Amino acid sequence: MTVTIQLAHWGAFEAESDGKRLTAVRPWRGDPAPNPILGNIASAQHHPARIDRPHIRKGWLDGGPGPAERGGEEFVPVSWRTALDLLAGELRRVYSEHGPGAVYGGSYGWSSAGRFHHAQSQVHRFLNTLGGYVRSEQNYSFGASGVLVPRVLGSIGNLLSGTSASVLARHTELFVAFGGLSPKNSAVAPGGIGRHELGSWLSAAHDRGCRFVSVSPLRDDTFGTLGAEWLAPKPGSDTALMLGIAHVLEAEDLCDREFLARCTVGYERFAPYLADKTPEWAERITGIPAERIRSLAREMAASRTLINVSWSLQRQQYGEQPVWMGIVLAAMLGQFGLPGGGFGHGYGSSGDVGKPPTVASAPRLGQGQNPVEDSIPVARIADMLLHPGQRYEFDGQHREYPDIRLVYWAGGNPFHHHQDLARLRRAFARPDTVVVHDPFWTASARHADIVLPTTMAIERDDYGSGGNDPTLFPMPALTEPAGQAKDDYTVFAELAGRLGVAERFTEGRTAGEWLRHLYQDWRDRLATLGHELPGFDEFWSGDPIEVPLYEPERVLLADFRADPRRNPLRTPSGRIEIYSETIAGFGYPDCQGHPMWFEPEEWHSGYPLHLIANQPRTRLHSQLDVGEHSRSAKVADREPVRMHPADAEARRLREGAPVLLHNARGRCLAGLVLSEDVAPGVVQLSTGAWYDPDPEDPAFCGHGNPNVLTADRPSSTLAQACTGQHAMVEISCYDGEPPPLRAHSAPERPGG
Ligand SMILES: Nc1nc2c(c(=O)[nH]1)N[C@H]1C(S)=C(S)[C@@H](COP(=O)(O)OP(=O)(O)OC[C@H]3O[C@@H](n4cnc5c(=O)[nH]c(N)nc54)[C@H](O)[C@@H]3O)O[C@H]1N2
Ligand SMILES: Nc1nc2c(c(=O)[nH]1)N[C@H]1C(S)=C(S)[C@@H](COP(=O)(O)OP(=O)(O)OC[C@H]3O[C@@H](n4cnc5c(=O)[nH]c(N)nc54)[C@H](O)[C@@H]3O)O[C@H]1N2
Ligand SMILES: [Mo]
Repeated sequence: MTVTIQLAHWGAFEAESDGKRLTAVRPWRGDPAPNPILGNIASAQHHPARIDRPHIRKGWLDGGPGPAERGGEEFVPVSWRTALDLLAGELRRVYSEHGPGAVYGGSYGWSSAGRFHHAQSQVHRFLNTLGGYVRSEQNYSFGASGVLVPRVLGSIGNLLSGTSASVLARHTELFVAFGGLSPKNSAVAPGGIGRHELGSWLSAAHDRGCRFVSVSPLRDDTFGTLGAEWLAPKPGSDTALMLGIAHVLEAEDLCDREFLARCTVGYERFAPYLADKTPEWAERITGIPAERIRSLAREMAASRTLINVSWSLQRQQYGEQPVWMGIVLAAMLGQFGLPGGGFGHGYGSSGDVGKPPTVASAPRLGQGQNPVEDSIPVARIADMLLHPGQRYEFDGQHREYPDIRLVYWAGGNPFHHHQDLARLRRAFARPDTVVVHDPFWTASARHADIVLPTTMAIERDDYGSGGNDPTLFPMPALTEPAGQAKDDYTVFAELAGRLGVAERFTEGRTAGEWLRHLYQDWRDRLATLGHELPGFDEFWSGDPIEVPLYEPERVLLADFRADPRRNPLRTPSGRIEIYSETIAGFGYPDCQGHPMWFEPEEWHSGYPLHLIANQPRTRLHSQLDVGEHSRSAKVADREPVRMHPADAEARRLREGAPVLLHNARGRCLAGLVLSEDVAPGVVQLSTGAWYDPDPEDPAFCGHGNPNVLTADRPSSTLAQACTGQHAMVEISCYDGEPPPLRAHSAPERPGG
């Protein structure tokens, strides 16, 4: 029996193990507010949905590579030797016949915590040793901001670490949270989170007298301890609400003209646009009373105010606008660079926002050089596969989609993360070969040809730390691998051996040797900066170590505010761009020279209810949906959908029963939960229930994956980002016998 500490994206834990399985999991004792998602790990490890050995789709095994209807066929279990021989042969064929520009290795996804075995780094390094691959750019999380913010505020990295939460705790008087301040989301951070502290910093602000206004369709999106006022505008209308506030600031001369003149450009070109954006205009669009808009504007001008925009607001069509408009509002208030004031992006979206930066992020494996220049904005995956050669615009560039023959995915689940899954299924029928590495039979594994079983993080040695997180955790394996699972590194090393590039991929090191090498390298680098950290052996056998902070309390843009000439932003003007000549110059209809109100196309789809497809409370994305904690929230074996009791009554829907969500793109079942925390006219079905398509109808999911309902529609021509947060739907009773849940078991094998 051993007790060891491990790290997951949702927090650190201590586990006991008998060598094969975890016998007890407890939160790490250093964490003041652990995340209950920890309850998914042990129960998922040996679940039947685990992939026990390599598999090959029967049609591919019999007929070889080529376009095919993927997603319904049997898989044949094969030995590792057979799988890797066939895969090496196919990689050789595609690289020699079509070149690296025919391989899509974007492979978006979170995989597991643990820096060395980070699947993205592994697959990219491997494909680079073969000659490269078509990349993906930006992310699903904040793809619209990722393109917009550098153009109007400079570096997005600075914005995302933001003003330290401890500074907000002492200085903020009014915290206006567009998109709420979600306890569930801030309890997760990419790469992991040692101590969950945001809630306590915000509570400290509240106890000091800071007022919170939560602008969200869901009341319980904000920490209950903050006593927040709840405003629920029509989803997707935040830009109109902000314009109404801005109108009041301008009309009542509550703007900081000195700040606007000194630190921004283009206000004079934007201000005329505000003339008719009265609070009454905003009320007609948002449903928020004009009087409240007016009084809120006055309160914002009279207080040290932080405007926070959650990432969800930009995961929508025209998602650039609320972010840009939030920045403009904060500029009009003139509080950028003041402690506790200004603008924040994602407090409450991810646990790393508001953490002071450390001197260095955790050691990482180099990915090598990718000679292929082609890339796509990450959420254009289906467009790329469906329309090779088609032209498109992105961030001022004229581009063309490449012709992809082989798709290689390790550490992500596109049949979780992408929109309009029936369309994605058509796209996945196009390539010659699809390869997926995953520990589980996810929907993406089921749409692959070659499926290779990967270890979970608890089954291999690693170390880990989240971005900005000051704690670096040794992560020694807790158990042996389940079934025949191998870690991604070993698989790629074995493939590299078959392809004659072993030395280039491994540099002669085993995984264990890499851990030691990368750690020591990192430690030496920190020593030159004057920070002494323990040697590898001491680190490996001891408690997590603290990484020194670069700036323990940070105020976003304080230097810029103090002297914008000497500390310019990385924008063309060096200042905050209320009007961007660059963006205006692209001539896009859907993102112009300054923030504007655009009505979402989806509002005209003819369906009455606003679906909020937000992040799940009981898991990370689709990860470990088979685990106990995730399953404990299911209703009638389906993902829970929440709606207001009045909306349910009008439709004669019964709590606890399976209901059918539908629109013109698709249909799914979900289990009904009634709640007054959901605004009328809104329904909430989180992402992450494993896609369980009807064998005859890929647009029907029997389990509750909202991505059969969402549109594969870009945020705008500028950023081409994911808009999965919203869709318009109707909900009806489901009278039939619900189909059995198939997604949580292994697919069929020949002979049963
Ligand atoms: N409708 C809608 N859709 C959305 C969103 C939304 O708001 N609404 N949000 C989007 C956002 S922000 C994101 S970030 C995406 C998330 O999308 P993804 O990041 O693709 O989702 P995950 O479920 O985290 O997928 C990670 C996969 O990696 C596997 N994995 C774990 N460890 C390893 C490993 O060591 N090796 C390998 N090979 N695999 C491993 C897991 O089993 C899992 O299948 O979803 C997006 N989709
Ligand atoms: N537990 C858990 N935490 C997570 C994740 C997870 O899967 N599980 N995923 C992580 C990832 S990858 C990311 S990118 C972040 C995402 O962080 P966010 O994008 O902030 O998270 P979401 O849960 O999608 O949305 C947050 C809330 O925004 C509100 N909202 C939605 N639409 C609107 C709107 O039009 N107007 C207003 N005012 N509010 C709106 C909804 O009430 C929703 O619950 O979360 C991270 N944290
Ligand atoms: Mo994300």
